[in-house]
Amino acid sequence: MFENNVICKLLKIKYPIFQGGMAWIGTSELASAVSNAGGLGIIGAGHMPPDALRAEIQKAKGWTEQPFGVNVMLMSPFVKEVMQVVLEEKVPVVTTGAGNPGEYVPALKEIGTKVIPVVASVALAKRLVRSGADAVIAEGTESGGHIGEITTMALVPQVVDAVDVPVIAAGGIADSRGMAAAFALGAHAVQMGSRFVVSEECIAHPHYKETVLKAKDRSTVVTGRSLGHPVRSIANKLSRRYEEMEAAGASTEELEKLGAGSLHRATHEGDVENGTVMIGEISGMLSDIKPVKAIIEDMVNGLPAVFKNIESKAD
Ligand code: TUI
Repeated sequence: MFENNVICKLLKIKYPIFQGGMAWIGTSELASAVSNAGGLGIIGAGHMPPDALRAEIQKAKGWTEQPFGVNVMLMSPFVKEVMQVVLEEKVPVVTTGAGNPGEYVPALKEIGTKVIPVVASVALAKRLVRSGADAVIAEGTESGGHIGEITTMALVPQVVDAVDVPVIAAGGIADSRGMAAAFALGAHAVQMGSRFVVSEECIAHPHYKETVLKAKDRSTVVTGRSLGHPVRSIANKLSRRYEEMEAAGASTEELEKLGAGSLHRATHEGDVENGTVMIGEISGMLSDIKPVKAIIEDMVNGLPAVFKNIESKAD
């Protein structure tokens, strides 16, 4: 299986499954587990200072012989230094989020790093492919954290039609059905974040994982639209306070102050009421914590039954 998959060939991985690069919880533990299981593990640089990222990369190198990636969050105050670390450490794959990485593409390509930006629109996908992106991740608004406005269902086929590089589908995918649907839309691979949050290897606080397991289909909300960077997370005390202040016309500074440090409060201190539990809409379907290897094997082993089911309907 996947011998001819263009993403598996491009990145030298066994399965076309990426782990989304999540701030604070996309650590070297999770990334190396995903890479060792045959997927592409990705360290989420988030707001990490450059030295902390270098340490994470070096840990991952010690724990896996397989390719792995770093996700550079372009809104980070350390973005330039973080890109420098990625170059010095010759990380095989770089994904980016929350911005346009165009200016960094030439230097990364120069050393052979594969550059795979996350896009939430056709326009940015086209622009980045012109700049030299090796593939793009089309991420729908179902995703957790910082999001765009278009659904995965509508975005993926439009990006597939617009660019001549492989497309990885993200947003709302957590099992074999989602993976088959991504293939049906023309994607060559999938990226999952939420599913890997509830893995044994993810270091998120137990309260964070419990909150995700309890989530239903309508448990998430989007805040921050007025600031121009919408974020999806579990509705809680903090999100309600945020909504109240947003509706009352609070200033950018006031809203940013409310959000500052709130992700770490949830991921590391386990405060799931006053912190931000970023997670995608598919969390309503997640009901167990499993080892990364089992998550990936279940995805792959479940595909034939899904394909058979699809064919039976068109018979
Ligand atoms: O980046 C993400 N998801 C994230 S980053 C993050 S860290 C954070 N912490 C606190 C507040 C805000 C963020 C949490 N989740 N996903 C990739 C992604 N990129 N989704 C959407 C985009 C995107 C949106 C607009 C990419 C580019 C873009 O436009 C850029 C341009 O200049 O046109």
